[in-house]
Amino acid sequence: MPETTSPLVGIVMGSDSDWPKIKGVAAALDEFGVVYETRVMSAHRTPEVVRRYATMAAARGLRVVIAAAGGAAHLAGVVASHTTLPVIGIPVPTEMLGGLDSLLSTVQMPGDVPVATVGTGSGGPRNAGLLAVEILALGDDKLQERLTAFKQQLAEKVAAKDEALQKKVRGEAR
Ligand code: RP5
Repeated sequence: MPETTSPLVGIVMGSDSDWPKIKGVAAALDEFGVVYETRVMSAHRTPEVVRRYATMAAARGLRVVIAAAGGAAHLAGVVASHTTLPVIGIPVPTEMLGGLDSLLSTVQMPGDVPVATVGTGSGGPRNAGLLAVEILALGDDKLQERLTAFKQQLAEKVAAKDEALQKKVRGEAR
């Protein structure tokens, strides 16, 4: 895939109040140099904007759409209903029900309309970003190399923690 300054990933969210909770998605994409755009649009408050955005997403050059919403979180599902691009859903944590509401309304899609739903909580947005990178890497050897290096670094970090913990426990046992 050629280097591009046009966004390949669209990050849409139901409200600006979602942004502080999902910023990790952008951080993950930044780490891999993936260009993205961010938009606020609501499946309930601005359904026509969502329909237009999702319908035009592929033609505009986007390759993945990440949709975040909380509560009655229908945004990812509605986006998926209007595009053949892969859609990743981020269930945003809520005060009333802790995000279980968002999780179930994002993940429980009917057959034929997939939404790849990540967890609710801080790991979810990061994983949404990384999953988008993995999808893009299928057609991009450089991105694939970066992902391989990333996995290697993860393994090295865990190995270092394992070694440190073993030393600590041995020290405490003396
Ligand atoms: C959802 O309602 C949004 O995704 C947000 O998580 C939640 C509350 O939105 P605001 O009332 O803060 O705009 O549609």
